[in-house]
Amino acid sequence: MQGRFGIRRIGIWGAALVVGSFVFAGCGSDSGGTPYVAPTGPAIKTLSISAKNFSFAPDTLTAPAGILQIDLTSSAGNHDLVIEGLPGFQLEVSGTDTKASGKVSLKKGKYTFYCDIPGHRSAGMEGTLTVT
Ligand SMILES: [Cu+2]
Repeated sequence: MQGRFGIRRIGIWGAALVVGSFVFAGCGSDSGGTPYVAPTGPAIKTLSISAKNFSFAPDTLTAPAGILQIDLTSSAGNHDLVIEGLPGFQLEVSGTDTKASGKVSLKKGKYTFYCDIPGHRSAGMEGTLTVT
């Protein structure tokens, strides 16, 4: 991580940009433009996903279209789970709070889910949910 800021002049501005984008992203998912509204009603299927450093298990899932519950557990480390195309949805697990659940309503399609903690996705925390 430290090696990235080897050139000082760029490093300061780079760090400011990185911090800025995190703040911006935080606003977007927590309070800003697209607050996530969970579907009401019973889930037709529960998907259990386990997170660790640095993978999800399973990382390939299938489910029928409709309301799905996702149970995320952590066996090591702090992680979250977000789904591409589902702004605002996020499940977070940490060392002290190792289970998180949430409901989503998904149409047919192929969805990519990942951990959006910096560095985790590129380290392997990504998976695919196929809704049929
Ligand atoms: Cu992670």
